[in-house]
Amino acid sequence: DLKNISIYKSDKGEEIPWFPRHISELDQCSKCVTKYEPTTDPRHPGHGDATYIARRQFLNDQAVNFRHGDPIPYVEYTKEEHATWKAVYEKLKTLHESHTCLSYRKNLKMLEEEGVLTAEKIPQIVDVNKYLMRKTGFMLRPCSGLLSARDFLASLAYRVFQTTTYLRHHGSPHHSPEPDLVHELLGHVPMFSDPLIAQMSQDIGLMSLGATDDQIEKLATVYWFIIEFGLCREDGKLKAIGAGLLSAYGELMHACSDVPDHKEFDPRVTAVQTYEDSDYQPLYFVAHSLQDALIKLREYASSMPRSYGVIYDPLTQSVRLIKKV
Ligand code: HBI
Ligand code: FE
Repeated sequence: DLKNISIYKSDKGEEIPWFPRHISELDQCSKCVTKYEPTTDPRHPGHGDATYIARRQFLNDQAVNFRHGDPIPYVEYTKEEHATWKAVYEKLKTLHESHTCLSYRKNLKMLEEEGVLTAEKIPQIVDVNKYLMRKTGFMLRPCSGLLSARDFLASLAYRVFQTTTYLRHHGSPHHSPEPDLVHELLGHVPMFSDPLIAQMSQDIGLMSLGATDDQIEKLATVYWFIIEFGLCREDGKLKAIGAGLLSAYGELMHACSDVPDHKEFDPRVTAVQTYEDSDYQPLYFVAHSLQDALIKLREYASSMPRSYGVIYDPLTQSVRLIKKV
């Protein structure tokens, strides 16, 4: 029973942390880290709001019980939630032309034209999945909060994006200390529709399978600086590619201004850069293009020491190991 095996041993006797070999085993990869909880952390905008806390708990319980293959639960969002969504959507929209990369604008336009993403209502994950499946095969599955980096990255190996289903607090519509629906759907989804970002995310995920804690930390840091807070340059201007920026009005303006430092994206440097998770970043990495970022990321990933290689088979949605002699 795979559930009870926490460690694999390689031929040389090294211990390899357990990792999922089939997409269904992502059911075992939903451990949350407690950080910025509204129940305990006064910095959370929902702190002390019993109604908000109960709502978040209800949605998180639903997500925790989800198993691979289950139909995605339909969520009846409230009038107030739709209104918060609309307020954030419309405010972010004012920065789209000037502050976001071409791929984001193109993909968001297609999502809007198909009625998947609109300011009017919070979309259902089922509808988002139908769209993503056609574009890159990425699939959202509900999760109940901020996951451990190891579990979160393992799901990316299978082109699965673990997604929170609760919304930020209405009292703080333009900032959230944790991932929420706006971040996942308005930040990540248009970018996961891009084949280059989909590949980058999966590559980071595949490298994370069975990785050491130190390697996970490096991969999570690269993910952070490119998929969450990455910038690129288009026509000489800084444009956001990262979902953390694409879903945060204030930081999006800050990132593209000349206030913070900007360094060229180089995964070897990026992987060991410390970062800020409770305030705006003082430093951002800038890629020449999405293609260039993907090439550099693949070079970096193939340089990470590992005693085995992994093969992902999309037809069976499983991973096989190949051993180096
Ligand atoms: N968990 N639910 C969720 N959503 C994320 O975007 C997320 C996460 N856990 C970790 C994480 N992102 C990254 O910042 C890296 O640690 C991999
Ligand atoms: Fe994110």
